Amino acid sequence: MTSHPRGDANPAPTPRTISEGDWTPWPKDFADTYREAGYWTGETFPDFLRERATRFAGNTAVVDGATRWTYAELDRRADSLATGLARLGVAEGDRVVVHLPNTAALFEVVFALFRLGALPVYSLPAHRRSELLHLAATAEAVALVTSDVHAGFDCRPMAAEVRAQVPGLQHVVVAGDPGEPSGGLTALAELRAEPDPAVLAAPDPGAVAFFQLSGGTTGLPKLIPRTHDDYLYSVRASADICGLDTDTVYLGVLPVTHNFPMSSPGFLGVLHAGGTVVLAPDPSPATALALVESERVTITAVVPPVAMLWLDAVEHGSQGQRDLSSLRMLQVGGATFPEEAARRVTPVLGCTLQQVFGMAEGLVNYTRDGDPAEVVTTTQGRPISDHDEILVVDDQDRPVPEGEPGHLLTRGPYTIRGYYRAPEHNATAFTADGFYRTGDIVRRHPGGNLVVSGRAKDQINRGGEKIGAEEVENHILAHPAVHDASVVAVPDAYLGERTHAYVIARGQAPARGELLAFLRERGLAAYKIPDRVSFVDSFPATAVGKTSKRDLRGSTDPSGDQ
Ligand code: OOB
Repeated sequence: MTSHPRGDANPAPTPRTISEGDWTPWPKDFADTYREAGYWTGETFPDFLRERATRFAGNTAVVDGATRWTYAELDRRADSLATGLARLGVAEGDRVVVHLPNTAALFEVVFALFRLGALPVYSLPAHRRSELLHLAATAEAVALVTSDVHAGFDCRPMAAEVRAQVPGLQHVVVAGDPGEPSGGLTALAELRAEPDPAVLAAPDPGAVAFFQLSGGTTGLPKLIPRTHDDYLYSVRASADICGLDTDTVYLGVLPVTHNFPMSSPGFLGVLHAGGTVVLAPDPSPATALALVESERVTITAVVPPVAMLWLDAVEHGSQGQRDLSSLRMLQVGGATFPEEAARRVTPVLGCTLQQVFGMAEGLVNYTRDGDPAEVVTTTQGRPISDHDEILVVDDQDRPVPEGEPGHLLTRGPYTIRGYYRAPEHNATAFTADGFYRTGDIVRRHPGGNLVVSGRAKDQINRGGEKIGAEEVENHILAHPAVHDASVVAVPDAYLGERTHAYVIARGQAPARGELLAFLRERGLAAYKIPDRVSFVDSFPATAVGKTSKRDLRGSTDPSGDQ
């Protein structure tokens, strides 16, 4: 094992368990109701895979290129890696940042962590130093699991830097080549050991099982604590709604550490049902449509820009004649899917469309098989559960008349009651009686489905990738020649929205290229780097003197194009 001797370099004592004050459990009467309704069954993530591995032992669970693992094999690998991670020092209650692309190794790692009772902290493959530092520090992670080189980027020096800067972060585990032994990174392959049942944990189903990342509105993105009980309920119910079974072949196109391809119904829904998850290394039509044909994919989930790319590729025959006849359903979600594109899905791809409007905080809405075509193409579906409570309210939290647009508030059996260690933010992000303020503006369609018509939160939805405006503004403000910055969304035909940064310089403005290079050097994920930058003398103000983002969005500055 090449575990790095940390000595005194990284000494912070890490609390092993999440304590009650760190997150907000559901009040007892709600928890009782969800249990009595049969939603919270007491199933936990380690049991989940064990039980499916017994029932579907010989079925193919995961396909990643030439790698094909059965359920039994995945189960055995999880035990084996859990043993190696335990010997490395990862213990029950520890947090581990998972920074892995769509590979079989991701499955092995995640289920090994669950087996140990350790908590994955899911990052996205596009995340860089800035995001990983924030995640690791906030979660007080003891380890980071990453890949060697992904999409042309060498993750190892970045991971080593994160380890050096986060107290308590002891280990970097690399799926692939860990580099020179002097770097002190641990190869995942070296951790695989003869399974030792003594390392296996039996977590409380009501406890936090892992963390998702919020899209971010104020400051830095928040950690979202999800429990075994709440999350697995959403997984089972989603698999049911989407009609998954042992014949299901799901193509993982989006990064599967995101909530949509993880649990709506995502790879967990497929494993619940005994089907097969095929992993796509990228969402391009050339890669993905070839996999649909060769693996006889039945269902997949994409964001609107990917759906539009596929529609164009198939319509124009740019990928040759692919046999897509196995494809039963295309799920589209994460951002607004333009109606014209929605209408093309069935005629062009020959499958059903399902719109999915969800959030990592919980609530997920689906259009259903059997909804009229008009409803599927013009609404974003209805909630999973009869116990999902939906309120559509005005600025004073008063219900708006039926069918009118308003703020969406929600509460239910799989929607969190608070972010991790964020009491101040929780005080405004949730109502006193526990409703989550989604920041989305919706209206109810006459049939009962929801239509997303806007957004009240200070976020940019760039083709499904969420960007907290304040996070980017703070990075821009760190530049010595910047006096003030305001980041807003501008409409875009392909991505739906792009980012536009308005900047007031301190004296001589920096060159745009220099400012963007500065942001990249700060280790910001590429999708958060502004698409446009404009230097201005002042910002339009609201009546109370705050920057008016509404007016900034309305202003056009062709010279700002980058
Ligand atoms: C999904 O989750 P997040 O956490 O990345 O983003 C949630 C936000 C929503 O609050 C909404 O603003 C937007 O993304 N959104 C949509 C949408 N689906 C999500 N806006 C319009 N139309 C849609 N269909 O994005 C997510 C999580 C689970 C399933 C699906 C998406």
